[in-house]
Amino acid sequence: MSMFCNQCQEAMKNIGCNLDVGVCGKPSELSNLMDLLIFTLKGVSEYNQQARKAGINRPETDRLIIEGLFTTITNANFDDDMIADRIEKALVEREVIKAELKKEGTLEESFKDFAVWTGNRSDFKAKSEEKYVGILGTDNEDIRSLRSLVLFGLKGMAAYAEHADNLGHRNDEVFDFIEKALIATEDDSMTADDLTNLVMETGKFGVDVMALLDQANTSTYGHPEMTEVEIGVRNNPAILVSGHDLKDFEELLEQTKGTGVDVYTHSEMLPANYYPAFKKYDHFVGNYGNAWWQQKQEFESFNGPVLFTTNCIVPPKASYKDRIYTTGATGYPGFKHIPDREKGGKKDFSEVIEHAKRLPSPTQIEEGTIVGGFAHNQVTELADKVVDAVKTGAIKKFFVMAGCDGRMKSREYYTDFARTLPEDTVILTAGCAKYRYNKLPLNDIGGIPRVLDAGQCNDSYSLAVVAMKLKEIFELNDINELPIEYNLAWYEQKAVIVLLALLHLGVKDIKLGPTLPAFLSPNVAKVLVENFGISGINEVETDMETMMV
Ligand code: SF4
Ligand code: SF3
Repeated sequence: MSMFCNQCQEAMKNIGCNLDVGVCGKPSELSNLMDLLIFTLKGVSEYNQQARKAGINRPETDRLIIEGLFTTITNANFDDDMIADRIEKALVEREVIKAELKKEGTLEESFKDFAVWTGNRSDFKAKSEEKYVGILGTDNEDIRSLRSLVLFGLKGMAAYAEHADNLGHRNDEVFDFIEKALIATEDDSMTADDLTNLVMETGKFGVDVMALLDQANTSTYGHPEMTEVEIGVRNNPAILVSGHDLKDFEELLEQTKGTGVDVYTHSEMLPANYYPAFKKYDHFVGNYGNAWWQQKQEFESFNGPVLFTTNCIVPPKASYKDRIYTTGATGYPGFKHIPDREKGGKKDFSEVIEHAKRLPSPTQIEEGTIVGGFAHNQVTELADKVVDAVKTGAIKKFFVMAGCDGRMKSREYYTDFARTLPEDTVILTAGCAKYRYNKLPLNDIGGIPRVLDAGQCNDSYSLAVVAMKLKEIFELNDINELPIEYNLAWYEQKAVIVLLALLHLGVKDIKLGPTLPAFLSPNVAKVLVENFGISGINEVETDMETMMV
């Protein structure tokens, strides 16, 4: 077998990608290198834990671990050289920590020294083909499934921790947990019960990291507020920004000021429109296009440069390849990469801006506006209105339909579901899942829009905060007594941490689709069904019947 990867919803046959290229376009060589990178990070974690015990704090190691995990998320990075580079850096880091521990006389050697830096990168490729560093290295399918749940949750957690860190917000306990959990996924003494507990603990830290990112975003850029977002275009050259990183977005807005170049958001960057701090930029026009998987058509018609700050990248068409830029954890062979900021400095986007000036303005593909910005603070401000609407029966139920979008035809379910919902229901959304219904004419209930978009996938945290608040207002004992149903769509590993976070908060009876994760073994799936009532989706009518009771 040339590779094995089952981390996302599009895993081949809902089992796993095991040919030369994954469904997402990830070649086997790259997939194996990513497995080796993860394994190397486990070794780094082992020694960094020893360092912590010895009282040595290494923020650069924390950063290296989260960046490494983030870079292996689905559709984030397709560049072998960048992954090899990260393995190399991780091995160097590992040796630095070991040397320090040796000096202190506290070094305990570990079996995780498997990958050795010989000065020749092709060695990584050879090593990465020894399959035991990948998830199939675990024989027992339940243990493998639980280890995968933890690892994929950690990848999502690392992504959110990195965005928060970029804004100067860190939580050492999160870093410490990521390391411990990485090590635990290689620990053969961990039983299925131990690992199930670790899965739940991962959810707890998922809540913490999303709260941290919420704090980082809102304290830096203000609380998202109800906003009408322009979806048409202007007649100026422009840059399209995709992904989740608000710090990158801010720096680009600053650097494009007064240049005659406009800025638009794409896919998961749409919620940037809701932050007060970004509204002062006249050249920030609005959002262009839809979810990530439509990028081939939309990047073509955008005409100008596109900047990826995070996933999701789709292997590009030759026609626009030369105007795509990546930064941070993202990369793709042939795309130009904007280097990281130096400590205390800024990223330099001048090349992207100069490139935009030479290109035509975007071709209009839609017109009008969409409404969003309903993160917890805005909803709390509307609380009286919302509570009244519930009390009078104007709102009968809320449907949390957060998560990811994807290209599978089966995702039309979510559009149909939204369209079929009775008029006395409200959708609470976050993440790119919203593009399945955020342009439908669903109207409002007494001024409350029927689709309330909180923001990016991490802003699912906001939806949980809203649920907690409502529980308090209605004086309920259990969050599950609220008139809220959960019908989540998932695609990549950030959705895994969102799901685990909701489970930690005690949310029951979540529907998860369009398919249940391939990495859930029958026994692990059974545990999730029995303890949390998780289920897959059915026909819209059937689900509507069970959820509207
Ligand atoms: Fe397949 Fe998804 Fe892995 Fe890509 S990320 S190789 S599509 S399972
Ligand atoms: Fe979307 Fe990639 Fe998951 Fe952040 S942008 S939700 S899929």
